Amino acid sequence: MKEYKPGDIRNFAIVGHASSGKTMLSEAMLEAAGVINRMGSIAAGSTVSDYHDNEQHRQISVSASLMHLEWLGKKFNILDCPGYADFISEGLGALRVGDFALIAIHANHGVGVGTDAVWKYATEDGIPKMIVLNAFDKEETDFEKTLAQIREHFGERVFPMTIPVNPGPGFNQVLDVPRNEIITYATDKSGKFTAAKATGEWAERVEDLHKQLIELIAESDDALMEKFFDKGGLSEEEWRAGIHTAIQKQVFTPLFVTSAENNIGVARLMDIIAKYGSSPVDRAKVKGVDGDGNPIEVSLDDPDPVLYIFKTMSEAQFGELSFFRIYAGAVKFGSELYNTDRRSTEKIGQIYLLNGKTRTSVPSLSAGDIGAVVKLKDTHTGNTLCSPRRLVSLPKVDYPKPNIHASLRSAVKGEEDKIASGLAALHHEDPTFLYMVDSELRQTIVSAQGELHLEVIAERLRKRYNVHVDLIEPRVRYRETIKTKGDSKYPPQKTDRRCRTIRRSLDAHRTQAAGYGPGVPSVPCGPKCGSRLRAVSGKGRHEGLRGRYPRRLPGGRCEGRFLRRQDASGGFQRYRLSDCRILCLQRIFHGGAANAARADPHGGNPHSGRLHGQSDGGSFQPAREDPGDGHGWRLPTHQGARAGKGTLPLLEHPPLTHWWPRRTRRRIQPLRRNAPRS
Ligand SMILES: Nc1nc2c(ncn2[C@@H]2O[C@H](COP(=O)(O)OP(=O)(O)OP(=O)(O)O)[C@@H](O)[C@H]2O)c(=O)[nH]1
Ligand SMILES: [Mg+2]
Repeated sequence: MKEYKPGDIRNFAIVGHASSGKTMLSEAMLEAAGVINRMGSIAAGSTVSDYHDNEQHRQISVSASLMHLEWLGKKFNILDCPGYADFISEGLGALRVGDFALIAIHANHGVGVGTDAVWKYATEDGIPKMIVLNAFDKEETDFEKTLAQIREHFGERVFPMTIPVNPGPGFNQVLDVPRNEIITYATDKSGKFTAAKATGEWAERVEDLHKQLIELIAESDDALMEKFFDKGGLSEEEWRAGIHTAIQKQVFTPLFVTSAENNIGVARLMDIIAKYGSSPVDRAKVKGVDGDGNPIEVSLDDPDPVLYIFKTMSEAQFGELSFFRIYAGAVKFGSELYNTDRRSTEKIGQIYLLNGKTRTSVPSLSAGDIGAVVKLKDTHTGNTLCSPRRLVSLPKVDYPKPNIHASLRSAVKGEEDKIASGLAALHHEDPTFLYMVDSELRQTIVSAQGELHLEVIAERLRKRYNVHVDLIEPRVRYRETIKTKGDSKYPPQKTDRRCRTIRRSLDAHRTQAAGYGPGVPSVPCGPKCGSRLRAVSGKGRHEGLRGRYPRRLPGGRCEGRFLRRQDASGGFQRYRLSDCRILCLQRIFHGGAANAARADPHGGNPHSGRLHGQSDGGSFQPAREDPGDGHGWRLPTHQGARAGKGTLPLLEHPPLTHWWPRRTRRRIQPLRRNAPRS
């Protein structure tokens, strides 16, 4: 394999709004360079870049693809990125390792939301941008109007390097400003072209534009500017020498017109990229931190290797494929590198150059290049691999937070483990996808960038891990709070022996979902409300409530109790009780014949269902702490147990406090056997 010096490598990401022709542009480049014999098409799902099933049947790009070719002695590493915002993580990773961004804009549609976004990301990454205005073979394109719109968005310094001569169906000629020529492309999609001097009206136009171009180039450098003023222009040699710097400094943003579908205008674009495009040498030093967290610089000519993993992908037959860019040193098959993020050593396996799914194995790659390696043990997107002699960690890409959530439902029992490992692998592959098991909702919540993203994730999970999952709407995590004070009644009722729960009615207390979900009306608690709460005696501390899901939150706030209330559909819902203050539950009860019979006059073990100091079922002890607010509540009485009186100071909106969470030994069972469990 040919070795390329860093100066001969062109790493770039093709980014832009959805369906602007990025994939076709990369296909046209591969065809022009002779990597493929015939251009594939999106409709037939035969492009090199979009080779995954989910890309072919949706006819959109879903993941970034790496391709390479040689043009004018330079190696192009092309990263074709998806345009849909749902898959933005792919574009962000590619922009991070690219030396410039090729931003595709559809000639009919102009600048889209996606165009603005990638422009912003490329600017944040500090890489130059080039614009490709694509699809001039379409009807009703208006070059001047679209150029004006682009300039409105990205500034007046967007400069057309080529102009469509015969836009519309049959488009095959462009005016080439640097060369003052009209380029005529072959209509066989080979990308071949012939050049002729511009004549007539086109000659005047190109001359004018050529002057403007030279002026822009002169602005990039003081010495050139002086020459420009001295001589009234620049020689071809001078302006050609300055064009690279001008693009690097973004004195102007070059714009090219193409029809990627027909491979028109692409070859000259590749010429400009090969001659004047950014190479790794233009960003020879990158910042990172060493093993102690001190800032350091990694230089292209450092001998110790530093690799940044910008993408990982699990492939059938191959296992995990990690895409990397080398920022220093060289990487060789069989070498050992240290993963500073995972603090583990990785042995480098087969190294590949990729063209979509076609892999070419190479023994090594040197600084500046991009490749992929298989089967790293514990290396994920965003990790840095380096020599154990010099530890380096490169800054990670700042991925956007997910903005859509769904609940993942397993359709087949027993697949939970497979689903869990699949979700973990997918998260490591795509950091913009997150998941969690919500113990409150008892649902697995998956979060992603958009609906399409969620669908693709679920599809990957099904296909790759062979599991049966559906996406459903997640439940809403409401909060209950107690809004008013009131007396409570304790209707005599049978108490489930297993629960030993005091059925305590909170129907006098109105509850309201607090702050979660819009417009949830106040719901009075039904008679069963609070049936999971019970009074216990703490050992010499407080008496408090015990429940099934106690959770103490930081800052002294305690949440985690559930009120049970019947919703409109008749089912029972339980939401955490929050924003209320429960000082202490003072009375101690047993709520049933069974408990009463087992009452322990000496009290002690709260887990037994008998409470400290309790002498018989249904009786009570006076409060240790009585807030004295006069709001007593009646004890449940049955089977001869005495009625008692306690105080349940459930106050309004309080800053809150403790309640002493203790785990019940057994899970409290639902009281109504037939009641659906939420
Ligand atoms: N007429 C015409 N159609 C084009 C051209 N380039 C792309 N298309 C069509 O536009 C559609 C989208 O093209 P893609 O190359 O997939 O666009 P993309 O930007 O890669 O799309 P995403 O990656 O999904 O964002 C396909 O149907 C292409 O055939 C072009 O130059 N002329
Ligand atoms: Mg695409």
